[in-house]
Amino acid sequence: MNNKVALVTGITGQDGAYLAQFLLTKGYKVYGTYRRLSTPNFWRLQYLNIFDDVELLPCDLLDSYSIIETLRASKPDEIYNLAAQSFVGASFEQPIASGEITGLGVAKLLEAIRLIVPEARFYQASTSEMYGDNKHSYQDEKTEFVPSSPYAAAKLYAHSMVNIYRQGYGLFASTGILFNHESPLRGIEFVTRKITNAVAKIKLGIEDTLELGNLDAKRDWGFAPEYVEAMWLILQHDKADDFVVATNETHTIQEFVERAFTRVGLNWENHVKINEKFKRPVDVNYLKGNYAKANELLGWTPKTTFAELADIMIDADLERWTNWQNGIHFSWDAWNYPNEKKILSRKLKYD
Ligand code: NAP
Ligand code: G4F
Repeated sequence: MNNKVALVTGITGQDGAYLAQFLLTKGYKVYGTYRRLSTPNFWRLQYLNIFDDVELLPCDLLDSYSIIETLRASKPDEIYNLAAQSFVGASFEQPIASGEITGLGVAKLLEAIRLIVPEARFYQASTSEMYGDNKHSYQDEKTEFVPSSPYAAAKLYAHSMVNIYRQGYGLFASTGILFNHESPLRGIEFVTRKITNAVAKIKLGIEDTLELGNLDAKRDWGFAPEYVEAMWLILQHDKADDFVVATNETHTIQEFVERAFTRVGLNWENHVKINEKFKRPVDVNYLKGNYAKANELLGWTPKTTFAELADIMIDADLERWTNWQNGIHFSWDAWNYPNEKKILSRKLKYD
């Protein structure tokens, strides 16, 4: 134990689970927030075998009083705000809820910190989506933000509030402007995991086709466990600041598709179809970060390559579906998720 207490909001998500695991190895006492759902959602903590090692607190960013209770109960030295409605696609379907959770929720949290634990260090999960459909060859801490989705607009509001509370009230409030990061714990709606889950099912004869939207968009994809370490480094730095965390590389969605199908010995063109419903009203077509500042001031550098990342994810999904076919039951998201084709988008409903 290092006697430090960390509070992780959104511990049930991809980053929350990996960050909790990382902080436990550093000797922290780890509190994590979860929200009440009709079906409990702790599979990632179980997958990493840390469910029994973290303390859970019920908290919804929509509910100020639950935030206050959470801060009072945990008395954290470090707070990592990872909770958000984090899916860009859903933010077009539910722009108001996305704004209230992902944007205004952060203002509620900052106010509660200012009043209850002003000495705590605060990390906000900012995002490369804030750059929007920009025209720059790469993006760094000085690049302007032009958000292209309700999600990105909410995140930019939250990002601005962190800067205001840092300057205005002297809070140690930092942000990580993280570019896309993926893993076998990635939510199943996000394109990488949607692809690796489908490719595994296709390889095993459970499904035949994969429907996708815009294959030409480019993303800077890294490996999530490395990115949560950057979050921690940001809070260990001697002053609160904003840091880009990225790989300095970019690849199209089609390249990821090709890599995943190749890994299992299949030709993607025999299985992938384009469905307009997976295209967004506005998309971000090009993201490529520059992590020079994080490298210089924090000593952080990404390690896993694009190809290694795709392989890690496809191998994990292949193993899960193989186990499932063999009747081995374990905690995991994909088996009870309907094929996404079943979900009508607003566009299809009203066209
Ligand atoms: P994720 O898997 O979607 O996890 C989001 C977490 O937020 C989940 O624990 C979720 O709980 C929780 N949450 C949702 N609504 C909430 C509410 N109203 N009150 C309290 N908690 C709520 O996201 P992630 O990929 O781990 O990302 C972590 C954070 O980094 C997010 O803020 C995301 O926007 C940001 N980010 C992610 C990336 C990326 O590439 N992954 C890049 C940049 C920034 P449930 O499990 O109950 O849904
Ligand atoms: O995987 P995505 O849904 O991730 P997106 O929109 O880049 O957002 C993720 O990264 C952000 C950081 O930049 C985070 F802040 C955010 O929370 C989230 O983690 O989509 C990636 C790209 C998009 O251009 C999308 O249009 O893939 C394209 N795409 C093509 N077909 C698809 C699909 N995306 C999804 N989800 N599903 C498709 O069928």
